Amino acid sequence: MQQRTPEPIDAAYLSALRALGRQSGIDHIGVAPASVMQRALTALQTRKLEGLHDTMQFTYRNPVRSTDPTRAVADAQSVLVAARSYVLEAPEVPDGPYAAVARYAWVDHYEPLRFGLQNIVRKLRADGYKAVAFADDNSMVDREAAWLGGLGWFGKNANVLLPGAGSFFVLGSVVTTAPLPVAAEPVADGCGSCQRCIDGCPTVAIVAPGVVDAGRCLAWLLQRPGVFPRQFRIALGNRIYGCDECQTVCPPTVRFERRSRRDENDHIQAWVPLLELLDGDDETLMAHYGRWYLADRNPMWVRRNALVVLANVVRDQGRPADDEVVRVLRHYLDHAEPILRAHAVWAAAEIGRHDMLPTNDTNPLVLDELVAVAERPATASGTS
Ligand code: B12
Ligand code: SF4
Ligand code: SF4
Repeated sequence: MQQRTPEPIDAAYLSALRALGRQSGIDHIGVAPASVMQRALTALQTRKLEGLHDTMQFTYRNPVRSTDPTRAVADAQSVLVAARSYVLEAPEVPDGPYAAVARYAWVDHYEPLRFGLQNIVRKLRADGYKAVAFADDNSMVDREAAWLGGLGWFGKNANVLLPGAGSFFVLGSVVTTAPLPVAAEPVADGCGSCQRCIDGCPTVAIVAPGVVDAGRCLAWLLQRPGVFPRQFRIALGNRIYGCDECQTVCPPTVRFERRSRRDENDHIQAWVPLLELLDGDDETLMAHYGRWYLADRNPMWVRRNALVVLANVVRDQGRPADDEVVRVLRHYLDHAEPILRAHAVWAAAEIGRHDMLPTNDTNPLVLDELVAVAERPATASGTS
């Protein structure tokens, strides 16, 4: 690409970028220096050593790269950081066996965020600067950049909270050779003595202020391939993708939610019909849920999660005798995939239907589940 003599940078130039961002769906913009994000680098390395990343890759795959903006743009001068609100009006809770989707995934907010960032990239390039956009990309730690760029403070729930607006925002950035005016200092802590998120996490996954143990975090466990850890299945409740608990208990986020609400409410996917999902073939599942992060692009993990959630929802709604639920569970107790049979065993037992459990399944995963069921004490759901 031919570089022309760059436009000079002043406060008005940043204001023009902010206005462009607003026109293209970006609510807040800040600027961080393009230097190595040392604190994030140390955090990634130590948490990896301590095993807090569980089996996650993402920014942990190459911590040096994901904390150094100059890896993306050799002579980068600044990082424009951006936040887009994902607050939408909540649809009514449907009746029946439905699962909940976390708010950030009700619609695809990354696509419009990337669109806005690309508009800024185009403007910077047209003015003679190099620029590359990132949003939820393994090569950039979005939260640390947002914090350094003065967008918000790090909450004890590890999310970045924008003053007067809370944490229901997706984040992205543009690394550029433009020497944009960097934020004078980070936003002051707004948590104070509060620790509702730490106390409210259903799996005690926030092990220190701002530190999440991924191996206990429901948002990661729903994405991780393999057996869903037995000790967290009841805590999963009705969540099928993501977890909002540490944000819905957060006073500043809840208080300011209305203020940042978007009015684009089309095609919201906040609730998932579980029986329909469990009846769907691969193609249908990918059409409905393919924009979620699915390990190996394999819809089996959505079915696994749905079986656990179905048991939780059916148990809580007190409807274990429902013919449709029984039909679906029978189908999965006989499924070709042992991992799905194993989760169906747990689900059937959890709703008190021990009469449905297989007696001739010899797969080790299924046998392990049957042993666990036999050892489990009776629950309030009427298991006996
Ligand atoms: C891996 C990942 C996850 C993992 C692990 C999360 C985690 N906390 O590490 C899982 C799958 C669990 C996850 C879940 C969620 N995620 Co996520 N995730 C990411 C991803 C890809 C990388 C995050 C990362 O690098 N973590 C590494 C660790 C080292 O970073 P950290 O936890 O932020 O650690 C910092 C703090 O500890 C801070 N710090 C240091 N000392 C101290 C001291 C104190 C007192 C405090 C408070 C903080 C603090 O510095 C550290 C380094 O920056 C980013 C996208 C990206 N490319 O950056 C999205 C991202 C962080 N996720 C996001 C979202 C929306 C979520 C969920 C809300 C989704 C949901 N509803 O389920 C949950 C929230 C869970 C939580 N409480 O963090 C948003 C966050 C937006 C925001 N406003 O903060 C991001 C930025 C995606 C995006 N581009 O918008 N996520
Ligand atoms: S997302 Fe859910 S499980 Fe993860 S830390 Fe927050 S409340 Fe805990
Ligand atoms: S719940 Fe309280 S401690 Fe946790 S992030 Fe929100 S304000 Fe901070």
